[in-house]
Amino acid sequence: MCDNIEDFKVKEAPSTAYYIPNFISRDEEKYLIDQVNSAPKPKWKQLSNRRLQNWGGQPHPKGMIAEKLPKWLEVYTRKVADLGVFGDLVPNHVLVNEYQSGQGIMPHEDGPLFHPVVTTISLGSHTLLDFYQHRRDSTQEATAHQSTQDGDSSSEKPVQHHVLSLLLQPRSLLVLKDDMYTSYLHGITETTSDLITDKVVNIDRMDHSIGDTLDRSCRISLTIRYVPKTLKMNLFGKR
Ligand SMILES: O=C(O)CCC(=O)C(=O)O
Repeated sequence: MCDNIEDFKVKEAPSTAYYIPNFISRDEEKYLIDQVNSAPKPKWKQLSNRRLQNWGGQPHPKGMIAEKLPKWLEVYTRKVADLGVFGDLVPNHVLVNEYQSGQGIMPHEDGPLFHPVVTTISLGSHTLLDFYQHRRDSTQEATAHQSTQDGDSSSEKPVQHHVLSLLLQPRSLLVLKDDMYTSYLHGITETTSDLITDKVVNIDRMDHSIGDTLDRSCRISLTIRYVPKTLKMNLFGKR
């Protein structure tokens, strides 16, 4: 369905964002939601504004003890890898976020534990992903979040300058790299509906126009990344 990723480049965004609508089918979307929902209860981590599942291991500055991804996720890490956006790498880490309507994630950067490409499959509902310019004073520099493994950025001060937003529809894939990965913070406002404004720069091929309001429902996102630094455990549990 995606012969040339360049056809999906968001031209109105800084370098580089690709937005691929209908990257997966409705059946695949349902299958993935069912898989997420049938994960064992302890797999969920409840945060104040969303809950999440971590697959592939816990990223750590000393190295992630890599765990094999389940088949249902591996299929999609390979499907994303086939686009070539990770070069020869195959993503080895997936963060599943679940947002009820009204929930979101504070502006944050994904940081140095990951290869600087992030890909996201959206399931169940649209959302608006907002991008903010880095505006750090010295205190913010000191507390800037060094990419916690679950992307929880509660220690980071809110950043004020909203530059643009991307509308992420269910079943779409978003790819962010280059400046869009390194020079901007991204976040999702805690709201139950989204107004499409001229800051939403990827609506040209969609059925929406400026002034539309979209009500959110429960959204699940699969954030698919590559963690370069991994550690292998031996049979005795030693690194
Ligand atoms: O749910 C999303 O699309 C964003 C998730 C995110 O920013 C993260 O996991 O770091």
